[in-house]
Amino acid sequence: MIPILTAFEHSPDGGRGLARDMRIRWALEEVGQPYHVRLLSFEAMKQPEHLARHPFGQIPAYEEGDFALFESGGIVFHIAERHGSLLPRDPHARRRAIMWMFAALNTVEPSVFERVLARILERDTPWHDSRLRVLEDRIRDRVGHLARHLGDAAWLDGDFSAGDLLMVTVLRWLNSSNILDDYPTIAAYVARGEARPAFQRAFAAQLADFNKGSAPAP
Ligand code: GTB
Repeated sequence: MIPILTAFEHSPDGGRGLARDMRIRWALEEVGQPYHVRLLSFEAMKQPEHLARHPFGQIPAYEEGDFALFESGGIVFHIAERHGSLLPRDPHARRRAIMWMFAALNTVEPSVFERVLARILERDTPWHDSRLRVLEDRIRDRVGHLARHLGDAAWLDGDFSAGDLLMVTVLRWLNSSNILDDYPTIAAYVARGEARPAFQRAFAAQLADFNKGSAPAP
């Protein structure tokens, strides 16, 4: 069965592969699973048909026949479990990879995403600069600890895993800042993720969908 991924028709990221459907595309490409994409407008995302798939009216959503999931971390975990290749077989290594998935989404993503939101939604407010400073201090603290953990290793814990996949997608939200200039091993870690052929295929696919969604209606 070919799964269906629901993504933005007009992604606010301008085709830079920053919206969270990119995590699912990348995971599917890593495991070699073809997929279909349903592109939805913001309006359609809030309609009952999509709310039945995603209770918060967001993307990504994922379907395999009548089996449906939302939450990017949960979807990546499902793909990794189903196909095996994004999680180690060794039970302890497997749990550590799952732990890194949570670390990416629970420990690193919140401040990084708050910064994304502040840049978009609070740019013209009087508190923008001071808020950005607070958020960037928090991000630097997290990234500094991550750099200490990573050391000279290629990936967070042995081979590339779903934990790395999620962590790289979170850290890519910093590409438009200069924060990673101070953490060259983390910048190299992100670049290593982006250089993977599966990432490249996922990126090209989302860009093609972005261009399709941005094309004027015939
Ligand atoms: N916890 C959920 C998950 O991981 O799946 C969060 C889902 C979520 O926030 N989805 C966003 C959404 O649907 C799209 S990714 N928003 C519409 C809404 O809530 O109504 C958000 C996103 C877009 C662009 C960037 N960027 O440019 O950096 C980053 C993240």
